[in-house]
Amino acid sequence: MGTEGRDGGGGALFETTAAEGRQGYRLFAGSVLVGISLIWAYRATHIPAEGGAKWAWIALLAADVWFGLYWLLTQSVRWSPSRRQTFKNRLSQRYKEELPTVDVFVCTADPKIEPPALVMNTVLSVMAYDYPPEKLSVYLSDDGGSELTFYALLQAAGFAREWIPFCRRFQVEPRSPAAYFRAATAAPPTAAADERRAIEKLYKEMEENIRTVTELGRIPEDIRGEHKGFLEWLPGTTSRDHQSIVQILIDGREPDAVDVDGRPLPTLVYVAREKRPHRHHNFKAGAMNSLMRVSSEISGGRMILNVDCDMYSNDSQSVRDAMCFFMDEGAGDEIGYVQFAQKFENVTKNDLYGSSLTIITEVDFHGLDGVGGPLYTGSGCFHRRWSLMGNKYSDDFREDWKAGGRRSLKEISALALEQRAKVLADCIFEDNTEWGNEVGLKYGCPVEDVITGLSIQCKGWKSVFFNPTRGAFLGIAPMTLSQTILQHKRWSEGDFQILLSPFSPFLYGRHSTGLLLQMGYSIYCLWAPNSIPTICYSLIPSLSLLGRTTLYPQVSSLWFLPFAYVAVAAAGYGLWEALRCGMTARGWWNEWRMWLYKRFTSYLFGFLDTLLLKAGFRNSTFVITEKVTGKDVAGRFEREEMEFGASSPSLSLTILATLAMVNLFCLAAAVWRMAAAEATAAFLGEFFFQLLICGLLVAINGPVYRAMFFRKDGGRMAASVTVTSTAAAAAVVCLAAALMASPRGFI
Ligand SMILES: *[C@@H]1O[C@H](CO)[C@@H](O)[C@H](O)[C@H]1NC(C)=O
Ligand SMILES: CC(=O)N[C@H]1CO[C@H](CO)[C@@H](O)[C@@H]1O
Repeated sequence: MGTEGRDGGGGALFETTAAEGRQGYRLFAGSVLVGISLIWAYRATHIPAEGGAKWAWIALLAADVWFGLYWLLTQSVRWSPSRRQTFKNRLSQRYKEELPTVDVFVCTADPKIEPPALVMNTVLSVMAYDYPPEKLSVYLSDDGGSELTFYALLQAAGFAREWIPFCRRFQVEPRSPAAYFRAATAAPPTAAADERRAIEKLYKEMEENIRTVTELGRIPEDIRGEHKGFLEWLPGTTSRDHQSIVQILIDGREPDAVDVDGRPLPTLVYVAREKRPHRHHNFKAGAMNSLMRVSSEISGGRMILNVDCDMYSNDSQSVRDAMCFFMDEGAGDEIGYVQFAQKFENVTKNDLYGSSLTIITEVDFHGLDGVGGPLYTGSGCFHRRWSLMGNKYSDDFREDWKAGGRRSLKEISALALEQRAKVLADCIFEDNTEWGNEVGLKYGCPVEDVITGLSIQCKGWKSVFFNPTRGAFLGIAPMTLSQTILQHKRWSEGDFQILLSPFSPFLYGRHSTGLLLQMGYSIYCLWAPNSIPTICYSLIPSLSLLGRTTLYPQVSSLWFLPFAYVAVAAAGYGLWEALRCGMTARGWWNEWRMWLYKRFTSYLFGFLDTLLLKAGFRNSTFVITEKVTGKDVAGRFEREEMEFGASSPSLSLTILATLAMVNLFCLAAAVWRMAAAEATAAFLGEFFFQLLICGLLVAINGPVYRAMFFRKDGGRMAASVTVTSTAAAAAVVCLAAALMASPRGFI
């Protein structure tokens, strides 16, 4: 089953295929829904009459209702997924080099957290796209306003003159030099070996120069004289207090902007927008909006690609892929953005932290694409400038591919252009304008990209998810538990804020997007509140093992069946889905662990913080995920040993350890009771589900116990956390046991 984009003669430029086997899936989903309804019915009709048991029961009833409804939401992305395919040869035949202008935005924020050498690899990989260089401009937005980054970019500009022709001559892939040399060191010698050695030497030199200056922390005087750009860093300039800096390092209009083969180079621009301590700068969204204005002055690309500074291009054809969507004669004009799948380089085989987000990429986003279009996730996304500027789609919209481009600006000198562009990057420029509101990326939310994407969809534009087999954009996944927790806190918090804002998918999108797409967005918007029922589920069934009342039907009861069916169906389908997406069984188990841990920590904090924010107790903050990691941390990451950071006790670790210990104590008590009971089988039948839940929780928490009691390395749990959480867990368990043993028979 395939639908081609409408034909303009010679075939469409892309094709959309619906996934197969949907009827079977819908039948299966229907059966699970019946099971869930029966569970609800059982919960609603069997509420115990008295005391504590009643409240435990009601909490589980609420949790079961919540999980059931949430499961229903996740069906939206499994209902009619689709896949996309492009035909780049048709694009080349039809348009030759008559392609639109593209501006690439690379955003970096802090040279300490995001090392300049890493950023330069991303910049070089996008400069080396297989795309007409006179149509390509690359902008580096440096929100750290650091002359170290500027220096690194100067170095990269010099190296690009050698690197781009080398890539062209030998069809090098990938075009991030670091990734290429990392992969190519083991390659057998070829005719190109000499040239490769030469270019590798140049690369190492550049890397060394950047490292030396970065370690020094300032620019030596003799280097300062080499470029006028350094004059922008006056004494007293800090990352939070400086004027706008716009430096055109390679001006594609100039005849000397050529590589060593004499072919034109893409334009390369350094931008650091003005920062003042008393001005709010709106994080990455603010940087993107500045870039949109600066680039409209300098190159005015019709298309905008934005990538995070750690996400290099792994495929030199990606721009052409994106153009297949935008330039399709039939369906192209209504597409607002094309989100590429984000893949990660640093993922181990069993993906200990679930950081490859495989299910989201391989399942959810294809599903979203099938019901209205993927979310914009902030990196690896091509936008039409017109739609990103906040314009509505109208049926008579036609993109003018020939418009834009810097040819029209031939008479203006680079210096004059820089001066004009600087004004656009000033703080005051946005005062009393619609920037951040109706124009450009939206402000005021930690996941500004998602809300911006939603608003583009609500303005009538379509969006496309493209997930080629070979990853097009590769980033660095979090390599420790705390990085993962932090990242997901920001995401869950931001998404939850969207739900409570006027941009809630159900409200904002109610006229312009379908119900299934609104449900799809809600999957993420409801991450944060998921924490509460999950915590209920990991405490109540285990703690009530200490008492006499069971909270689930006995094995001999007919009501046992829906519970068993839903549990087996959910776990079995999840495993099947994971394996089909290329995960290992162990990876699936790890994913489950992270599913729990995110709910115990990230989502809980995101939930509470958002409530505090809404109640007016807190200002919004934004934390960048750290991208450098120590050597022994990297070693443990590769051995897939969970990182509990011995030296940095934290509230999240204490919560994880306490919940793990509570379950361990409960399981121990249950086993003891079982051994003491005359009728072990009867006990087992009565408490089957509670034993199962408690047992699974203990099994999945294996790494926590090991980190608390057995590990000696730097990734173990801090002793203070071990002591606090063991004591806290003992207190919880004793309290629960005392209540249940009280003469009134609490549970
Ligand atoms: C990146 O590209 C290379 C080819 O250059 C390919 O072998 C590799 O699989 C790609 N990486 C991912 C994660 O897709
Ligand atoms: C940037 C970074 O952390 N890269 C690491 C990714 O993982 C490989 C091995 O899996 C390391 O060698 C890199 O240093």
